[in-house]
Amino acid sequence: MKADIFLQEIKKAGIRTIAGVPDSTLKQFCDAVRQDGGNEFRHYVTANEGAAVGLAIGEYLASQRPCLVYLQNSGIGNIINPLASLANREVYGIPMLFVVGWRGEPGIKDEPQHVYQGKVTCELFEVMDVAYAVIDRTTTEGQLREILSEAAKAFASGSQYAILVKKGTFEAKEADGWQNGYALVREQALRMILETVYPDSFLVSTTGKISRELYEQSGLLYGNHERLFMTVGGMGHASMIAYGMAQADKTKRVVCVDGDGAALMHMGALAFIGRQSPKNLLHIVMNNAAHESVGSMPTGFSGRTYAGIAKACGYKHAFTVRTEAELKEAMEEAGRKKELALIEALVSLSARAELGRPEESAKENRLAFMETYRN
Ligand SMILES: Cc1ncc(C[n+]2csc(CCOP(=O)(O)OP(=O)(O)O)c2C)c(N)n1
Repeated sequence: MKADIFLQEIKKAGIRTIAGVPDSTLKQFCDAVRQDGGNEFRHYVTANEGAAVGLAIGEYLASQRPCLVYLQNSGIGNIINPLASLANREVYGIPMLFVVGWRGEPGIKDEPQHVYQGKVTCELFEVMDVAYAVIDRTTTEGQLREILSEAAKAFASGSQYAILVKKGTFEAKEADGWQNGYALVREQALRMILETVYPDSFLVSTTGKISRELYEQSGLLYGNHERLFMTVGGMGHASMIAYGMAQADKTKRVVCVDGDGAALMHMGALAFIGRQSPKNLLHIVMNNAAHESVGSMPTGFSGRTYAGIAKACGYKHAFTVRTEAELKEAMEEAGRKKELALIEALVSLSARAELGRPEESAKENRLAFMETYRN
């Protein structure tokens, strides 16, 4: 199905506001919404999926129009709270349409973080009292219209409706090649970070390609990955995992390598960590102003920087760097100071198409990491 056709049908169904967090399964849909540029739809990339539900509730209160909330199924956890305790028809009964990228669909090979989530996706909507339909590349315009008329019935009774989108549903389309204007190549910056800290620190890396690049580079540089814990799911929680480790053993240095989208998703972690101020934690944010791993949609904080936020939250030192030389200097200074620091690297939107994926299972990597940590 063409994403533009999908949008036309959504518009006919009365939707004018679209909010969510991007997903690779929905890439063409997300690109089409972004390219609309506010013409037909108001569009917001929210900090997390729960925030999009909040926005949808507000939109409905003000305009009586249901909103479209899009997400990867990994984000279902984030919508459950406002959905169950606010939007549900036993509470306020606020209609909205979910468009959900279905990763880890049973029977289709996918990454470990998607397997269980994919298996329980339908059940989660059932238990949340949200009726749903599944679409794939064979779904016709007519079928979509029928689905949307089912959704309209759900809306009329104060319920929500979900469209689960299988991989390959939307026709591929040439992307417009949006760039953020930053020059530092993320993979090179990550290599330098590894060269500086890998031998004597433990790294906790964020969801998406940052982890895959660190995995690959640590293999090339050191022949192992045993000092790297990859937060393959649980987007936005890498810094709290790193904090959990840092507070458990203050003699070991922990380096969190975060993404800007992930840091934004649960930004409260910055406030908490800043307040605690662990001396043995270094927080690095690779800021490319976008959700690069899932199609490069700009984040809801695109173009803004994290260093000032970190300082305001109580981080002792915060640096924004744009070049390898500046990164090197900031890494060395953070190493010398031995206090909580955040380094924000402004990096370009670049990732190699042939980037590898972890060869071991998630559990094997966790066990190797813990073994190295203990010794
Ligand atoms: C809760 C949740 N929502 C959405 C996703 C899908 N997802 C995986 S990586 C990613 C983008 C991460 O962006 P950022 O942290 O800026 O890192 P980048 O991809 O730009 O390196 C998204 C949205 C997810 N894994 N979990």
